[in-house]
Amino acid sequence: MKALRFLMATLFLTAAVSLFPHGLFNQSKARWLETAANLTPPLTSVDVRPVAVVVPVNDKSAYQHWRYDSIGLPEDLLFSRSFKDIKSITLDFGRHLTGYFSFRTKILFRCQDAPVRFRFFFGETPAELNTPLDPWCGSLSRAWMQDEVVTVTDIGNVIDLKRRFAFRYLKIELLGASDDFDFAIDDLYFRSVSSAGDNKCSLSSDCPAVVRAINDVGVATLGECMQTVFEDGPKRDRRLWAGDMYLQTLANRYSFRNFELTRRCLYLFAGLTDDDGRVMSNIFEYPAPHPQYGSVCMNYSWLWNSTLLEYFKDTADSSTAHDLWPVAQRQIEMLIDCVGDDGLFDKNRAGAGVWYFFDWRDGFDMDASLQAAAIFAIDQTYELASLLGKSDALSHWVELSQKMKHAARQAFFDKTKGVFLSGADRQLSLLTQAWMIKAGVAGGQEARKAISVALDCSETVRPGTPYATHYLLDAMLIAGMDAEARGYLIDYWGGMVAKGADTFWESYDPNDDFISAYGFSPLNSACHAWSCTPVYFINKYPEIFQKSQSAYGCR
Ligand code: RAM
Repeated sequence: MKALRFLMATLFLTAAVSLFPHGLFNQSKARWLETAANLTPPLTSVDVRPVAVVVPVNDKSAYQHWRYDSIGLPEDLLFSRSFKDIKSITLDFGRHLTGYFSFRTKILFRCQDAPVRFRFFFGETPAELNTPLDPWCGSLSRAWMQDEVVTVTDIGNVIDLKRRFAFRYLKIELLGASDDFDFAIDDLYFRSVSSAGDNKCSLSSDCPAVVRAINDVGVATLGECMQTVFEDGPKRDRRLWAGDMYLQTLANRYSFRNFELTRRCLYLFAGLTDDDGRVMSNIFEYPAPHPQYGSVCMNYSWLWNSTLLEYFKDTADSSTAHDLWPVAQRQIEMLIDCVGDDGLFDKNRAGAGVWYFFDWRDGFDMDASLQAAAIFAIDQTYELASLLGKSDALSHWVELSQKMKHAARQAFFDKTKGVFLSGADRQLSLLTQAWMIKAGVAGGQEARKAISVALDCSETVRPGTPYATHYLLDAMLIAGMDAEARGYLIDYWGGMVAKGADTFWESYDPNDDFISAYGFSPLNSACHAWSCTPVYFINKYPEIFQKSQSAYGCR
């Protein structure tokens, strides 16, 4: 009896861990990883020196209450002066940079008789460098903050810091030095790295300045996040996320057109699928490529399929698409396993630990969006199958998608109000309308009404990130709300530019400068890939975004 129970438990455990004990794609994974490794792009680098010495100003009207004012040039105020007199200085490098820092010191008086101790603090925004960090209250590691203590034992050498930084402003403080000698920092520079290359797309000559500025900031954001993978943010999380990659792919089409990087990222995810063939939510490259173990974000896995579709549309590279097709198909098979007889996606069927992501907005109810995202995934993957000549055997996907659309209307559409409501509390949110429109559950006049009603209602849950806002914009454009989309893009992303962004932020709420998913805004990434998609909209729809205001006739 005991032995039987043990056997049952073992069988159950094995089944719970994986349907495929030997790993579904084990025959291909090593080759896929090798393909990814061979696609590792070279990084181009450029050495950048600071453009100004700045001082912080606590200003309630500035973004997160801090701004910097320039007081002079580093040549005059830093390189030629005793650092023991300076004690603390902040430098502005003029734009957001990602890479490696070096500095050189020199003796000014007598000889070094003790080490010198510095604190270098790199920040993407003025507030990040001027908000006390300790006692630490963020919900992610304190170690994300880019402050380093450096001890110099041999003055006169160039010192290279090993850590990669992402920043615009650098604060240097003297923590300890001997009374017996004096020294200066007589040079410093930052080797900025990226795999992006040149922006290959340009805007029309009469494009309004505000739209051009938004596009420039979007391109800078994407370029900084293009390293040896599409990173989500070069400060944090510094890794490849499937959901971010999808949006980066869209913006890359209208800027750097570096499709080999997309191909590398697709192969990395394929080579690191789990034993059941699931695309993991995110991947680290070092010391060797590996996923964040156990982290399956199912709707991010579906966006890997959409990325493969977009990649194929961009390149017509059918050999890659055929090679990776089984992974795409597997994501949909697992999705279908979670759809009930009622045509509704049931997240409880996905297995313990599986999670979903749409936005960081507190209290957002995702039930309706999940149903819509599942429909969108099936349709997108079917489109890929059709392009690859593989759709004949998949007509049941089309039927299921229809059934799920019908179920979505039954479960979530409020005919009286003309909007989709989500969850037990019938929550009204803009993102729910967006996903229903993206999935084709609503279209035309009905779609326009759903968004308009949600926009006009003060109770509506609004997007808390540019990631979620992307899907709202996308839906507005699908629904033909061109003027509203243009206005929203200019207000939202233009709002960040007006507040001083030179790269777009991970979280942004026009009414709450301190919004953070991590309980502490300095932890936010101020250069975040998922925020770069105005590049996609502005270039894809030039007639909506690039015409002058009077020519367009709105705003
Ligand atoms: C955060 C990052 C990343 C995102 C995930 C879901 O950790 O901002 O970009 O994709 O959340």
